[in-house]
Amino acid sequence: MCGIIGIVSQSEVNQSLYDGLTVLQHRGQDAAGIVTCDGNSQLFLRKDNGLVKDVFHTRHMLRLKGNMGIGHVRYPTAGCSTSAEAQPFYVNSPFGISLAHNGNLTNTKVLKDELFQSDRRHLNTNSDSEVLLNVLAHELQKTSKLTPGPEDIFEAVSQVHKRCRGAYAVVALIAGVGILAFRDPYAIRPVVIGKRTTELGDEYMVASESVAIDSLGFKLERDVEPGECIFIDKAGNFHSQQCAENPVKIPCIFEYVYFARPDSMIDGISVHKSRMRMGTKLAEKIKREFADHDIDVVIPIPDTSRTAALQLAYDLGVVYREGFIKNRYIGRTFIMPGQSERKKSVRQKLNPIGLEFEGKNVLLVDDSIVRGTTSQQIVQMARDAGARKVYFASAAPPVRYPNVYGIDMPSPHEFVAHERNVEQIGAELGVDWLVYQDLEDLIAAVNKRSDIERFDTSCFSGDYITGDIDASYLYYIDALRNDSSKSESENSSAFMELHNDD
Ligand code: PIN
Repeated sequence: MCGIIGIVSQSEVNQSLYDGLTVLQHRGQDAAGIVTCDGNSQLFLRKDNGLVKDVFHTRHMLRLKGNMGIGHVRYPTAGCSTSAEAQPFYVNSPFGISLAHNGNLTNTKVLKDELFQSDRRHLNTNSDSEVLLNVLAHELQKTSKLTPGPEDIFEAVSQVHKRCRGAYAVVALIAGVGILAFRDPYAIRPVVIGKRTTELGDEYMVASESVAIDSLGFKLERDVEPGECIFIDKAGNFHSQQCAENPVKIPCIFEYVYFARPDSMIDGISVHKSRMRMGTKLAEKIKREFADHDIDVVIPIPDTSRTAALQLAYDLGVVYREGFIKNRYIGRTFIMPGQSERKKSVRQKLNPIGLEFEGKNVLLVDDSIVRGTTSQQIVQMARDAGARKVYFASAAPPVRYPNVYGIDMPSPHEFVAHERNVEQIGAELGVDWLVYQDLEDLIAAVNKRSDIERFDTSCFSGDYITGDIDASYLYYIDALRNDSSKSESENSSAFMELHNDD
């Protein structure tokens, strides 16, 4: 998952972009980048691997001049891990375009061939965002104008929709022209629009989540619609047009389960409320299936599960207690000579409060169970802290299928639910019993007050909405995700753009 942001302002925009990216940091901690454009149509870029606070120093901020800009935080998706693959990307022709993307294209191979064979474009990384940028650039090149207008941009984006498959939430900056943003025709990944009026004129912002809009003092206007392209010119005028032939909103349900911040609104749905309803649905299931349960206390596994756990406890009529304390200041792991990299153990991140466990039957709640390795260690911690019985509830159904729309997940055979039923998973985690949210309950929890008819639930159901995912694609994406191919891609992209000031 990644976070994107774009602002057209009436004054210098660098600090706002930086602040917005820090608010979107939960969407990706791997790399960060900003591109700005000044009044002379000059572009300035700073991007690198690392957290927002570590990538941007005062000297970088001073160079990021201008009233409009875009930014990105990256979570590693299929095959991307080097700093050359940090975003935004840039092409000089036509006009000077920079682009940042959240999602994953599912026809990258075909597009790469087309770009090389017919469009005569060179790609220098393994990132599908570079592919997207070059498709957009090629389509924009078809206009004969020296400065593209909204109609040229909308035409180019219509062609992008025809050529690209998969999930893409995009923000792009055209030097001296403005900023555009669009979502794929299913609107799998989120983008919202915010507006602020100053004495100097209107200012617009687009971002992955409304929390960025709130915290910068913009007012949330609405979501970008599936297939719609919005364009804000450099003067701050807003333009929009539907650019897809059959748009239908099918957003990713995992945003509500885990990725998004609870204080965000996505596609008109409060993430916080949806998580509360997940708790209610889980409580109903526990009442049905374990009518005479002996749970003494409900304990969330911080952080995401808290909202669901609190509501679950309330609906069950059981005490809710914080039993695990998370270290907020986890430091780096230094690799000493002769040592290989060691992963920090869960024990270094979470510490139990013994008296909340001693002699009690505890229900641990998490947002989801993926590999199950963390859950296993946490269950053991609860037992070591003296719990009599340990039960476990997951606010999401079992994760059984790979995500091809931009969520970085391990190979399916690494999922604890792979070829196991619920009882077997429970045994693997070492719990007395385990309860998962049913998929229809998850959908109902998210969808209570909206008119969205379908969600992308592929990692739970194996139902891929774009209709182009077959066994060979799943095999391909699996190969990209294994570690050896990640290090190969690192070696092959040593190139770094000249405009990136170190
Ligand atoms: C963690 C959110 N959440 C916790 C992510 C663990 C799966 N894991 C998915 C559970 S936080 S495991 O709240 O954002 O800190 O199943 O792979 O062990």
